[in-house]
Amino acid sequence: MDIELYSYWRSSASWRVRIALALKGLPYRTSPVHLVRDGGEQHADRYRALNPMREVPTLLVDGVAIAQSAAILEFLEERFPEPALLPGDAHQRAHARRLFEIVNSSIQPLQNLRVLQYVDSTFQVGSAGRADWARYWISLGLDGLEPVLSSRAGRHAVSDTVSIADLAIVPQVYNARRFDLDMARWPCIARVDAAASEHPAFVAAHPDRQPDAPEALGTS
Ligand SMILES: N[C@@H](CCC(=O)N[C@@H](CS)C(=O)NCC(=O)O)C(=O)O
Repeated sequence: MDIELYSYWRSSASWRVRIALALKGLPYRTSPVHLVRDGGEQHADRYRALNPMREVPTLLVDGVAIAQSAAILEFLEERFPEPALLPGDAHQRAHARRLFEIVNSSIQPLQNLRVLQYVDSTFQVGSAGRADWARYWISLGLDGLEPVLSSRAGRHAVSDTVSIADLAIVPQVYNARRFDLDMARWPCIARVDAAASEHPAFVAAHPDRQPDAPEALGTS
């Protein structure tokens, strides 16, 4: 099976998929899509043909494109069930999906690059205004996530086993810190992030380890 991941080193949705690929031990090639350079390579015709939403990630499996990180993770789970990213119990599975969706649907879209660019260009708020916007929505989301997470967290987001919830939370915490939020306000999220971040699959998937990371390119 040939697997190619269209990814950007700092994209949180791409990072979720990279973690899953690493956890399941699946070799893949990275095709970097620079989201900023030249107005954003995600808008180029070639990439739009692959993913009309003009977002990363897109996973090509034997040449067939799958997009949306949730759909990609479900595909990987079905084709490569071990290790499982979803708990065996239906209630726990629903809980893992709930945590994932809080990040995927209620936090990340509001701080996505295109939203920040639109807010800035429409309301001329500048980089400080963009950061304020991101901090506001991330904080609101993490305020909601914290009690839901702490109700059932173990070492990881759902009990003691890594699940899709951890795949969403770790990149989101990275983004919170990028916008200078102090994670002390969300102790359970911070603890779960720290635990998962030690896992070799999370380490391998970290933005700084990606071939298109500025350090890797020698351009930082
Ligand atoms: N729901 C999508 C979100 C994808 C997404 O928002 N990707 C961001 C990077 S994390 C992106 O490509 N942004 C490009 C832009 O805003 O122009 C998923 O889970 O795959």
